[in-house]
Amino acid sequence: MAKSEISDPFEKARLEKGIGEMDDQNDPVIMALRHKDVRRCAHNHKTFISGAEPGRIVIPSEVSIRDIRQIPFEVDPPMHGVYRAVVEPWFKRPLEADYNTALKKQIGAIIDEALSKDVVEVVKEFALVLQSRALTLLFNVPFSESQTWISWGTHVFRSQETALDASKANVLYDYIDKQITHAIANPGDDFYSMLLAAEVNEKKLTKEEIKGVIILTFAGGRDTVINAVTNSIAYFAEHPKALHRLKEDPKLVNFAIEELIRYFSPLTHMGRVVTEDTHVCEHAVKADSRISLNWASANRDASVFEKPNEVLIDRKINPHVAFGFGTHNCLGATHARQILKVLINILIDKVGSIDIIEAEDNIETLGEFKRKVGFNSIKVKFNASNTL
Ligand code: HEM
Ligand code: EMZ
Repeated sequence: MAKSEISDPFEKARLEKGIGEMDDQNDPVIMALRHKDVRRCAHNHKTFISGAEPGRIVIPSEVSIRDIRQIPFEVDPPMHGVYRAVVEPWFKRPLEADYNTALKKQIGAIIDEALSKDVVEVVKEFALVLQSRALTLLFNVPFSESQTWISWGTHVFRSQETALDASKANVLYDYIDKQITHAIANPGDDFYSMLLAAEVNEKKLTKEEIKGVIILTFAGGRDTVINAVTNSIAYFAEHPKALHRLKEDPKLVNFAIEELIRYFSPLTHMGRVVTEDTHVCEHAVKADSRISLNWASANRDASVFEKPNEVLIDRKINPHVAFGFGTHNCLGATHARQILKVLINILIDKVGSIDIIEAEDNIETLGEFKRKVGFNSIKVKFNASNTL
């Protein structure tokens, strides 16, 4: 099997039953697997809510390590829309020219350094660094903050040893407290200061609410971006022709990004809590139990995607749900897409080929299903393009 291949463990269950079952800390989850059901359940925010006990819609559940509600992720309409309106313009800043210029400079420097090395371990030396540095642009804080964030590793709540790491979570919470205190004393043009000045229903946000937004911004865009970047490098290492094709026809880059995101589906699924006895794909689910919206499975549904297990970099009709669907669709998608666009354009420009030296997969276990989401580590050699 090619190292960049991500197979679909849900196919049989999706076709036969439409659902998959898994336990998680004695709080089982019924996973919706079909594209149609995932979209339908995501749309039905009254029966399948996000605003449950903080941490409960995440799988693995973070109830035991977190009591701060993430905003707007763990809030339902109508309040969800009120919060979302406060942060949405900020999350569109990646479309601004200055942001793009800064991103190009950052990613260009990372690629130049990678080209100068004999071996690069892509997860920690490349993707984690890239994600952390790019996040300074989203927060609009000094570049030097990225050093601290890099030291946290690839997930703010999980470590290789434990799926839920309370001490890690506390490092993040303490850091955020300090940053908010600093921004109160020194208001500026950063994300904290914007939130401190913002009003909802004519009232300032509370410190707890601001923390909820900030935690989400750190957690939501971390391993997802790292896996998307790492998997892209592995893909182009094994498919150099795809990179050449994008070089010849740059109009395809935007299609390629959507297709890679569909294929990788960096966030496998997200939970919801059921408010009344109901059915998911004819399967009974009880009030106060959990379901999940399995984006990764929906993105391989053959009734929607032709050749779902192949990367077709020029796929034109691509209603993937890798960034979610409906109310809670990903706020960080603009930032994530810009990162991939700049990365691919610089690869096209500067990199001729990439050799994989060794790789260790990162595999998630969801009950009987095992899904590769990326790599624990992957060592490569970047080779400069000879057109330099
Ligand atoms: C929501 C995936 C990057 C912040 C979501 C959802 C998905 C998703 C599937 C929907 C969750 C749900 O319905 O419960 C991804 C993927 C990413 C990515 C695949 C990278 C390739 C980011 C980044 C950030 C971010 C970079 C911020 C720095 C958020 C936020 C929400 C969200 C704030 C909640 C939106 C709301 O509740 O209205 N993401 N995400 N994500 N994501 Fe992302
Ligand atoms: C939560 C989640 C957000 C959760 C949109 O997804 O991402 C997960 O990685 C975090 O663990 O706390 O932020």
